[in-house]
Amino acid sequence: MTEYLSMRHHVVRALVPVQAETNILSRSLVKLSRAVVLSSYAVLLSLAFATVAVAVDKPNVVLIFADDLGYGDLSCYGATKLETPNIDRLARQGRRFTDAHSASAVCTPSRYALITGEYPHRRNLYKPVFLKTGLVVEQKKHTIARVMKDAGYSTACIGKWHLGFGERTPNWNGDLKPGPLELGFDYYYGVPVVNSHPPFVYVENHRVVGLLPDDPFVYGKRAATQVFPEKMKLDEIGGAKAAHELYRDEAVGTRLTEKSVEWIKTNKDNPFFLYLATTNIHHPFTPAKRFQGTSQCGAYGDFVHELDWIVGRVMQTLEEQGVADNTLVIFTSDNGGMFNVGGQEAWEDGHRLNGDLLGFKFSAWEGGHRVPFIAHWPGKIQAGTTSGQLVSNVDLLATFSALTGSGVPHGQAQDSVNVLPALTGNPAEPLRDHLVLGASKPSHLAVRKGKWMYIGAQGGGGFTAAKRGAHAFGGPAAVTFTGRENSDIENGRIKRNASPAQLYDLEHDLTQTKNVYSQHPDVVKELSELLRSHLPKKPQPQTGSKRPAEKQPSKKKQGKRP
Ligand SMILES: [Ca+2]
Repeated sequence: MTEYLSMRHHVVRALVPVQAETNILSRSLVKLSRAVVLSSYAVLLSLAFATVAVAVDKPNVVLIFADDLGYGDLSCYGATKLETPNIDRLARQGRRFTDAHSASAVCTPSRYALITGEYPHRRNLYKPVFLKTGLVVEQKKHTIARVMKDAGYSTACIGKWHLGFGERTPNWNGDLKPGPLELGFDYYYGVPVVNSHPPFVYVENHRVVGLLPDDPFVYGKRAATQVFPEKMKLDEIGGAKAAHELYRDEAVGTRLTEKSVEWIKTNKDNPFFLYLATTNIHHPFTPAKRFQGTSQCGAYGDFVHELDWIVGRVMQTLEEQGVADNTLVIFTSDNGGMFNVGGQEAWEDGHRLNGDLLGFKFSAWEGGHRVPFIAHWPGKIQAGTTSGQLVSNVDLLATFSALTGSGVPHGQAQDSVNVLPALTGNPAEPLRDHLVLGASKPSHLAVRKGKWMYIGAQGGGGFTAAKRGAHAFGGPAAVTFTGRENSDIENGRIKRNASPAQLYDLEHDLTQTKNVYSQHPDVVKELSELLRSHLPKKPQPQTGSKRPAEKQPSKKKQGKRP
């Protein structure tokens, strides 16, 4: 409650100049008509006050959710082979968090946590979803969009969705619902699954953009789309030639930005909530031509440069529309950087995707889920500050609820903690007791409490391809390849005598060089029991894809319409 009160304090302070304006208004009113009776004057005054008070009371919220952006991928987090001046400015004018985490190291479960304020393991969600998966968020859930709708906001989701469409499976030729609109967003435009998997089209609200009745989608037909090595399952669904032609990979960043700018301009007079989920910097790396060759770490860095431009355009728009001062902007990522081919090339150019952290996307090691997190709100968030508070994207629902005064029904968003005090103030105590973190395997569910990080199995639990050049290079082999030290790993393998699980002291060993599992049995007992207490009592059916996420396509019979 204290944090909410301190928030109110800010609101009251913000009202001071408004009251001055109100006084001017009151004088004008008296001049205009001295015959106005006192009671009418009081009504007018209170109406004027109330109108302005509402505007100040409800800051706009823009949440920019980057894809696969690692802890070391921005210059304000230490990158030297690329430059991110626009995102750096956000940090310079706002607050940069150093201990922020995506609730999962995997795209879909991370987004599930963001949208529902609930850990994805509660729904047994560990993998990304693809072409044929229905909406993984139950429609009865209270969502981050509903929090804002209930507070009177206009809401939009623009960008990568990646949470499925439809009751059981999407009807690509028909209405794609339920989807974002059934979860509280007024508007949706974007890439329905992910830029590496079909369908390679845009969706607007319930329909595929450019879909023609005589040119439907057909399962098992090769998609007429641009070919990049990281674009997979091109044979899974084709047809819809006109819709596919509208989707040019190098134009996606620009298109999503234009749509965001347009939507902000249209909605600037209401309180608004924009959830902008970029495809940058998920593979394939397809920056617009003007960004190609601009970084010192190849296409990977160029794609980060485009992301920085996107952030700059959004900020410029907020300023031009006169709403920047009344907008909370949060910039973060859905998981850590991936050591895919482009990531490996960037690494060889001297770029460190996840800074000094161990591991990559999909992994329970810090590189999988410790992500950049910047909060910007002029006059409310102290400029140029950093915070070491443990926060997560699962917390944004409760945080926005506190920000707007919008309630959350009992039993909903149970894992979301209001971290607004860490944005606008400097709480001395941790806001979170602990944080559960997911990797791509259930065995590697992990828990962070204070300085301790406990991972329930050996290794990172993410990608494990063993060779340089493999798309899914990762795990112990990548640790050795990158010259990193970890006491459980020798010559690219887990040692035979390694402990069955892992415990790290992140205060003294942020880079996770030493597994201290056997030295602290009491801590292991406490944290493993804590983790167990979070698991569902009954086994849950696995949600989403059961296939390995990044396998190459298998041939299917042609000709079946979805
Ligand atoms: Ca991702």
